[in-house]
Amino acid sequence: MTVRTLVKQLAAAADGPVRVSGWVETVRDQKKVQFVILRDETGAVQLVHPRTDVDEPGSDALATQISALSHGSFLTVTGELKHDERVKLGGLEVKIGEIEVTAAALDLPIAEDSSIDKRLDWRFLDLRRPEQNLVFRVQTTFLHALRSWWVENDFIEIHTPKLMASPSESRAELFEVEYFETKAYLAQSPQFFKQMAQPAGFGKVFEVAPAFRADPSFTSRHATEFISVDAEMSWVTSHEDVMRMHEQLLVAGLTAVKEKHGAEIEAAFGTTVTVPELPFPRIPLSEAHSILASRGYTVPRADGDLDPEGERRLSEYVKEQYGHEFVFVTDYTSNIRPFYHMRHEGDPSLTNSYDLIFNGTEISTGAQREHRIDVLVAQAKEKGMEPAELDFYLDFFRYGVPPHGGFGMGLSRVIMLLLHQPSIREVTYLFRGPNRLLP
Ligand code: AMO
Repeated sequence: MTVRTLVKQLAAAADGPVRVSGWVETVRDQKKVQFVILRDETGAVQLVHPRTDVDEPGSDALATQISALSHGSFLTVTGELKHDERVKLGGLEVKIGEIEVTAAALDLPIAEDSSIDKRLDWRFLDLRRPEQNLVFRVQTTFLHALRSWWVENDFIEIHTPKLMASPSESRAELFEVEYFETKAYLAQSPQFFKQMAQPAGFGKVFEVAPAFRADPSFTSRHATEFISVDAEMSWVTSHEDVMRMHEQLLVAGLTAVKEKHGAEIEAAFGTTVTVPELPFPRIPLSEAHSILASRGYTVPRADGDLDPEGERRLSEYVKEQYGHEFVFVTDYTSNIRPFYHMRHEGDPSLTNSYDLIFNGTEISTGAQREHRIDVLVAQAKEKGMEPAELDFYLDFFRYGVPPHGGFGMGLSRVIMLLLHQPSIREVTYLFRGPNRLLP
């Protein structure tokens, strides 16, 4: 078997024969010399061929072959490696001996300046860009660190079904699918089943999996399918316990990203990864409204929920006051929270819940759950829900459930805000939206 040399490995290789493969990024066809930039998933290298057909055009077969190379073709090149500090690209160069065109490419249908929609049509080509490759390496590192933190802290990984007999959140944003003789719904979140792990005696659980929302909006932060990062744990006494777990987890994730990719991220996106200080600032929703009002902004939503502009302005305030990119907005009013959120003892208009805002945008919702069956049923009825439809869920609370709480967090939103990208489309492997089911 011939093992190809990765571009990254060339830096450590000795001068001499090498065999390297990758995509043609550019061909510079000069009078006396030709340059090819070859890229693989680990980097780019300059290949060089001094032409021998200067006096007799067409007499140098290799030069003719290089001139005909199309952008994006996949080549295997054998040649001589030479380290040379004068070469801008990594201080090394490969003098071409022979080129095998492993897979020729047609003219590429997209360029750097193509619209996001066009790039998404050709996502596999768009993903070849080094910055895109970095996005998914960052995501891998981030998730790996989260998983390690959970495992070290005795969480159990679960996989809950995505086909459900009832809605998992509200009836809004629900995908209905035919299911043999009946109807099924795509899970909007693992909410009910991660809670089920509590009476099941699992203690602490996590899941990283797709969630589906039939949300017709075209904003930069919404997808119809997204990866939801969820955790749920027993024995919490308030949402404060959940926030404490959540912030430690994020510190673990961002520390790993900074250590492994901080310099690359800075070079590719011009942005610095900051490992947040503990604890993250906490601001009750009512106080958030006052802060915004004192800075000349009245949240326009009649229900009192923060709108995107309110989130952005609150984040700006937190950055000024605390130098922090994160803020927990806590104690949401019950009218804008689901029936399963626990309400304040003595003030049922407020919930033991929070939203986490990162660099101006909500990335997560968390809460302590209502575990008292009678209160839970009353809250479900109050929200216009039919307890009979929820019976399988209500059963979890009839056989000794520990007090518990957890959160759900959109993975793409975290990565988008971390890398200061304009849309989750840029950081989702294959985006799904109201008018996008392909590729
Ligand atoms: P919520 O509905 O707020 O809470 O969702 C949690 C987080 O999931 C992400 N998210 C989305 N990301 C992309 N596109 C969407 N359409 C979309 N919808 C939501 C956001 C959001 O903050 N069960 C609760 C969580 C819990 O209490 O544990 C829930 O799903 O980042």
